[in-house]
Amino acid sequence: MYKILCKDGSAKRGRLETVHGTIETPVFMNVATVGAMKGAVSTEDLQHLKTQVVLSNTYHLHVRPGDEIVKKMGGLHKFMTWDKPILTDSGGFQVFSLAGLRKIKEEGVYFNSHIDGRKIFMGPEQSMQIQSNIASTIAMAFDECPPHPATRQYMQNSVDRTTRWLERCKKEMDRLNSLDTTINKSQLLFGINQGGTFEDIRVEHAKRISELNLDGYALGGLAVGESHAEMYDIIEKTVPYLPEDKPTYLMGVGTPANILEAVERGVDFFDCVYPARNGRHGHAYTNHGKMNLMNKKYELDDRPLDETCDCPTCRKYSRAYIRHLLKAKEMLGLRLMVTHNLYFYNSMMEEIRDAIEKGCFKEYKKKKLEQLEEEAK
Ligand code: PRF
Ligand code: ZN
Repeated sequence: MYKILCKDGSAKRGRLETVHGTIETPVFMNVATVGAMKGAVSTEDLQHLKTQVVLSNTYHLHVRPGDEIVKKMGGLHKFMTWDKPILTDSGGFQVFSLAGLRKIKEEGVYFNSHIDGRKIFMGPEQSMQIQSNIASTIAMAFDECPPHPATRQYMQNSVDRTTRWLERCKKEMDRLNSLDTTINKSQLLFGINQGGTFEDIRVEHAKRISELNLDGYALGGLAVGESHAEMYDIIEKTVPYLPEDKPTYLMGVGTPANILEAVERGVDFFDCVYPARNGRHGHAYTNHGKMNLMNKKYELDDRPLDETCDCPTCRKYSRAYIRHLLKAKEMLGLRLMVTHNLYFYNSMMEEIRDAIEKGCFKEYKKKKLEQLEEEAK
């Protein structure tokens, strides 16, 4: 199912075949938390943005509209009209970052909905059932993303529980995939490695979950407050203990520079809200540095956001016009910005794949990092 096409150092150029089509890796997944992209970007738009995979959330879709409704509507692919791969995050992370008062027990997590405050319980079985109802291509295991910093004792207990939860996830997923009523009986399961910045806990956990023969492995619990240097170090120390013949996913990361560093250390999958969030705040990524469109110097600038970009925004619209839209708080301004930023990220991944194939990833990375640090004019 997953094949490494070639390697350049530790960087992998791979391909994951799924029931919803092929994913060329390294890949950046475009975040559609509630089954919609932020910035009023439609699935029709995504067809023109080199998007391969969208990422949605178990927790959000369970709270609203409810995964039973998504199932009755034929699954999330049909519901949102997107026929390419969808990855769903398990809810673990969102419960910890969004929900109100919560209690972690061996059986799962009790928490209050961030929408209406009602009491909800989610454990490994519930998370798998919800993801099966949503019928995503790839389901994530239900984990705890421990806070940073955490004590060694807290981390060890949490990671041990996450391992037991993973075993329960796998069992439940196997059961669900064998039911006649299941929409996607080929749903894949990725396990999640945790352990914060404790290298030995990370490595031990990586070894343990590698034995479960899952479809892919994620690094969770990173980009939660540790330094970039610590994050890169943990990736470098842990990835060698995850199966090389399975895809590796760095959850919730990150800046273009973070992605380049992680690809160099063997990571294949990424997701992050930055391109959408920064776009909505008037920040555009370009091949000549990051640009703040609110700046007065763009008031009469008739150039596209990035003169080297051929995204739908840059083909038609000027900086001055987009600046005006953002100032006037027009939805179209957000849409044009998010469109460009997603295209920038997805194009960078395409460049990364090309560079690995040509055996010049190191040179590409150096050049790209220089471009990213330029002062936008
Ligand atoms: N676990 C899950 N989702 C996540 C994370 C995690 O640790 C992170 C951490 N960066 C982002 N999304 N399930
Ligand atoms: Zn553009």
